[in-house]
Amino acid sequence: MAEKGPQHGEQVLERTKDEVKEPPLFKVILLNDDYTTMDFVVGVLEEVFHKSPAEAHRIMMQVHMQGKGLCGLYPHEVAETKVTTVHDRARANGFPLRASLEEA
Ligand code: TYC
Repeated sequence: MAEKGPQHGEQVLERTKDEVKEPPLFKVILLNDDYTTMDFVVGVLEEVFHKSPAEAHRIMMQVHMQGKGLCGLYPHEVAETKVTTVHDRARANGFPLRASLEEA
């Protein structure tokens, strides 16, 4: 049977865009330090954040020169996992590299 549409006098409940929106996004920020090698940072940006070699190099240099740089925007849980992955990889390789979350 065909569904009848809203009849006269019935309330039409429309979802506003907000109710079906994607989750809020968080920035993953990479921080500079004096000990992590440039090659390691480029590798992290390629492998953890899926950046091209050129983009990974650009972000690494921005962090190196300006102290921090944006790696990407992700839902909270994904962003937290990226930060943990960066820290785990860094520690496993003896580097102090740090990443952090910022509300977008
Ligand atoms: N400053 C580091 C060096 O001179 C390189 C570096 C870049 C470290 C980016 C961390 O997030 C970073 N070896």
